[in-house]
This record gives sequence, C-alpha cells and structure tokens, in this order.
Amino acid sequence: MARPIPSKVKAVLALIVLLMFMIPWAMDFRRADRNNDGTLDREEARLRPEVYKKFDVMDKNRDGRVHQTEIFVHKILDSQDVNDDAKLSRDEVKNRRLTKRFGEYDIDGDGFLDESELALALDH
Ligand SMILES: [Ca+2]
Ligand SMILES: [Ca+2]
Ligand SMILES: [Ca+2]
Repeated sequence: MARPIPSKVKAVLALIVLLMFMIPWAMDFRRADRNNDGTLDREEARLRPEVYKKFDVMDKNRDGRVHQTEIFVHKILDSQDVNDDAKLSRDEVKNRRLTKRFGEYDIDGDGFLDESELALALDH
C-alpha cells in the first residue's frame, strides 16, 4: 500500500523541479549574454529565438536591451497568466513561493501581481 508523501518531501521535490527549470535557463541566458552585462541586446538575443521574437514586447523602456528579470517575468506570465491580462491573480499563480507570499508581493494590494511586482518578487 502506498503511503502518502510527507509535505516536507513534496516541498523539496517542488524546489528541485523549480531549480531544474531555472538553472538551464540561466545558463542559456549567460551564454547569450556575450558582454556579461546582465542584459541581452538585440544582437545577443539572436541566440535566444524565443527572446528575439518578442524583443520589443519585453524591452519595456525601449533602451534596446532586455534584462534577465524581464525575460523571466515574461516567461511566467506566458505560462501562468490564463486570461492574458498581463497580471497574475491568486488563482493563476502556480509558483509556490509566489503563492505563499502573494500578499507581500502585491505591493499596491489590488489582488494581482503585475509585471513590476513580479520583477520585484523575482529579484528577492
Ligand atoms: Ca549583454
Ligand atoms: Ca491574469
Ligand atoms: Ca498588484
């Protein structure tokens, strides 16, 4: 008979899955970031087609560069923003840490995490 998995084990497994997703992604970013300034310009983004295609969307301040955090925020919204309103409601959030600290990260308290709130959350 299978015993239920203890919640501690579940938490560790969730963390491992998250790391497995994040580490290759961060390595890809570093490989593309030729001049190591922590951002991708349009030329560097050619190595990351999924970034290159959406470069203008991600480059919010139009300085010709996208920051690692901006790309990650975009990825999270892409995968979790079910109703495409560019923010995450409590129901939409799938990330464990975001769920747990939702109230803390929702700085303006409107019940959603928008792009700037997500960026702050990821920088922590
Ligand atoms: Ca760069
Ligand atoms: Ca949404
Ligand atoms: Ca908010």
